[in-house]
Amino acid sequence: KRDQHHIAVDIGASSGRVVWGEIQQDGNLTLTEIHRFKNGFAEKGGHLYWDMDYLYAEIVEGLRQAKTRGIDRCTVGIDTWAVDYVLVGRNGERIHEVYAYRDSRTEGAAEELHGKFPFEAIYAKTGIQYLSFNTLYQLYVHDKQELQAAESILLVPDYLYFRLTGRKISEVTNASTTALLNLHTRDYDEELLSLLGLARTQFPPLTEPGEALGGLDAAMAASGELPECQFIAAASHDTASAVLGVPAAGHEPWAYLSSGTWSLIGVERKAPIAGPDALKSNYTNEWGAYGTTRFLKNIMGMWLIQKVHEENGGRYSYGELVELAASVQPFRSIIYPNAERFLNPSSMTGEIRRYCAETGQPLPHTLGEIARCIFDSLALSYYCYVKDLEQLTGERIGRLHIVGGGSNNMLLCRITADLLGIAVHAGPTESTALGNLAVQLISSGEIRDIHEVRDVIHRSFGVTVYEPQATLEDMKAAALAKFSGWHLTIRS
Ligand code: LFR
Repeated sequence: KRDQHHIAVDIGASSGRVVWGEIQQDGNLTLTEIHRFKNGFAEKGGHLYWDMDYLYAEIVEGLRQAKTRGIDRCTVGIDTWAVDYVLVGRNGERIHEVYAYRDSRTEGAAEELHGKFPFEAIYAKTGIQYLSFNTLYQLYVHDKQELQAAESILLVPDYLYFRLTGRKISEVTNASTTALLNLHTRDYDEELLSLLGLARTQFPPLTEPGEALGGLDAAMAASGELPECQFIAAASHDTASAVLGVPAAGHEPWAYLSSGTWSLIGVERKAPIAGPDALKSNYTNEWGAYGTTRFLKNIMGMWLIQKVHEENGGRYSYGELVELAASVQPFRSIIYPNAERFLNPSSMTGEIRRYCAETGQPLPHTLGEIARCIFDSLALSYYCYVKDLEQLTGERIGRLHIVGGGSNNMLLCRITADLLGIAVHAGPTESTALGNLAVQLISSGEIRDIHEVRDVIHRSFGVTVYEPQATLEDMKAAALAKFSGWHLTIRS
């Protein structure tokens, strides 16, 4: 074994994990999960909040566990979901608890803001897709006094780095999701900041993935309970890490689908595409590591099934839900997953049934029918958005890599391959943690660059290939015709 240990802290909307990665003698990368914990937002006084102290405590617990496993020194990278922010006061205190992006406070905010500053102009500056919860809109509705009082505004992973090291950064892959970065000046956009009444100094300097951020804050290091840590700026937006972790070998043009709470479908590019067609189709240009752009679209994703799972008291595992779905008639009823009504409905099952009733489709009654409706609808949306991608980039996509937890869903992988008529390469499920580690491995000089990282990931974890099989042609065509209609009329 080489003697370098790396730890990825990867926190998604529903769970977090602390993972230990190492390059072995044979050159393969191994992953060991050291600590896993639940995450989620909670309602307090009519608003939805994340619990930062809890997340911080779980990270520290993960590092403590690392030490008990014999890791005395390591590098550490942190990634989480995007857009949500922490207001930090002069003494490092949080000014307000951290709103979760599904909170309803941004309802109507975009409309109002676009009245003052049209979306077209925002998009021309930022190249960021419209999502009702972009940081831009969240800050727009945030209490002005609190904003004034904030010495710094930090996105969630930046805040966690700050708590652990005392250093404030604005890591670029995540900062771009605020819709406040200007593609041309490559910094926060002064005009958008002044629209919000904010100053550039309230955001730390932009920092690229790979930068060394120093060790644990002195008091914590002194406890002796934790390893000697060197923090490295990861691609701190989980989706940026997930894309780095795609095991794309070879040259065929490929697209990725990072399949977790959200489905993020897109391509990696050297340059953004922020013209009128991309605007109309609402594709985003999030900043990637190593000079790349994530040209992609958000799709409601596994959130739909996560809610249904929860509404059934967790009685059926996700694997069982997939089995139930596989046993019922395909493409019987479909929904448009990106409709705003699915962002945080009081009952997902109820909302899906209502949608089907309103659109004159058979009601999905059983759990299997609900699950089938979700998976068919997601697959149809993947199909439509890959077609969009081909149009927007002018490149034919030869292969779709599905990474993240959703890559385990054999039914969804199969329908997706069949609809698209191209091979789906599924896995690994832990691509986000792997992408987080990738930056640490490149920074420490163990791996040369992102191409080599992807080869190593491919070699170490492999992929499951789903070749397309032409089945269900008529049913697919009918469902697609219906879906395309919605997807063209309700662009989001
Ligand atoms: C995925 C993700 C998406 C982002 C959404 C909200 O976990 O980070 O990329 O749009 O969550 O932050």
